[in-house]
Amino acid sequence: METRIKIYSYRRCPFAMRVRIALHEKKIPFEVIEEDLKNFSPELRALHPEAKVPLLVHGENVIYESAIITEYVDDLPSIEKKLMPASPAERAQVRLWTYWCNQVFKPDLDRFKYGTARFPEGECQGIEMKMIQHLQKLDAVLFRQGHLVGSEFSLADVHVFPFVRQLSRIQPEPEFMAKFPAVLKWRDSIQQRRSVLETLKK
Ligand SMILES: N[C@@H](CCC(=O)N[C@@H](CS)C(=O)NCC(=O)O)C(=O)O
Repeated sequence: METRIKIYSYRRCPFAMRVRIALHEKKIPFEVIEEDLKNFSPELRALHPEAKVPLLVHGENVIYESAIITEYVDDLPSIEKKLMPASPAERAQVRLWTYWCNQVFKPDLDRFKYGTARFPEGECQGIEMKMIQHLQKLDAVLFRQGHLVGSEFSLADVHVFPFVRQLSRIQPEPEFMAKFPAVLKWRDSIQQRRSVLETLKK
């Protein structure tokens, strides 16, 4: 009997969204254990050295870090298309987008979103301009090729999309978003994918 995948997740966590999108893209059945961010279950605490979501359990394999989980999922046998491109150059591009999203975009997004309520004033100075520069970078690539790597949907899109979505859901929506039509088009088309509709379903 096939071992069923279990993921410890939190509906609104963008990292956990990456994993659910990848699983839906690959049409791999999975069970979701919905965690409470303020009170993680003892099982999750025992399995994850840093006590975070997402975490995937597949038989004896316990895997954490969203971008490592999505690669694991993509490597599982499936008749669905690979989310990681085949060429070494494009694979590296996917990982560079992931690195940029985790190390640059997400920290700036947090500073833009929460401002001095959570961060020292010095770290928040010029943050709107930084977000605009990040969107310029995304828009230039998306205008040229429609997706972040090559002309096909890939793990780069899976990894970056939940964070761009988070930015555009800040209320009121940042006015500068409207200046980046290629980003909006990309966001809207990803939002219509079956995998994403399933992931965001309440
Ligand atoms: N680098 C991790 C980040 C995961 C992460 O930060 N998850 C948040 C929820 S969105 C979390 O579990 N936070 C709980 C905590 O840090 O105590 C990944 O990519 O999976």
